[in-house]
Amino acid sequence: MDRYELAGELAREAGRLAHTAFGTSATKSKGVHDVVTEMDRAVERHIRSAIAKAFPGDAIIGEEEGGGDGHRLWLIDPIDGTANYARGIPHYCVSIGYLERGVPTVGAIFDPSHDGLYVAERGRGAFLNGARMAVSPCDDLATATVECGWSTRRPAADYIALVDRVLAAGGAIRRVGSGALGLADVAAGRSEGYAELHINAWDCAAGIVLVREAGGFTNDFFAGEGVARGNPLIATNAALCAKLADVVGIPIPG
Ligand code: LIP
Repeated sequence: MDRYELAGELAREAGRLAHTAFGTSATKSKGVHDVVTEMDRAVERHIRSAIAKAFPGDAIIGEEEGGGDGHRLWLIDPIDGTANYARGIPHYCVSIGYLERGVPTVGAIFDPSHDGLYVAERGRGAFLNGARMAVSPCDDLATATVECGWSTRRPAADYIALVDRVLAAGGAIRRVGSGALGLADVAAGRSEGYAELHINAWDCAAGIVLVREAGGFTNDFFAGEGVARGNPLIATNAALCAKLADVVGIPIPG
């Protein structure tokens, strides 16, 4: 099994494991509006041991147990949208990304609440349950929907200013609590953009591959200390690329 096949199979398997304790897993606080459940830890252990067995030399960084960088690097978020998961809100997923020498190469996201498996590999396209995905063709911000991710990692005033700029440009906004599913929505053409002032690498690695393979664009998220410390993130389609990057204030190369 290659890394693309493993990522897809493992995301589905891990997602089904997570769903067994949906809304009931014991929860602890990691900080302000930041929680972890027992199932986050169990699912991460499950994914780590499967990857280590299949590709023993690969490096792994996970949200709960951390890890070190490497030429072949897996970035895993056992439950993305943990706040939703803990509250019984059916909007969370398992996200497994893989970087080859710093280049986002494989992405797999499984949404257990909707039995949705999103997979992509660099140069091979992006798929939802086997059907090819494409970003929205919308070229007018006045009819666009942009998800604006929020966390306490950046000041509330900065978030309000971001939302204000998108609204002032005519866009509709949403915030649903999972960066990975927000990127999957862009890749599937269900929304026109995703922006967050700071997000971690494990939240978005898989989604970045999905968006790019569905014909969309993102910023150079993994530049600098993206892997270790996270970065701002923007993802959108070709038509809105320059406009939305300008409105959001996160440049997209090219
Ligand atoms: C979540 C991200 C989301 C962000 C949340 C949180 P988690 O990840 O997916 O984009 O806005 O604050 O970081 O903690 O549920 O894995």
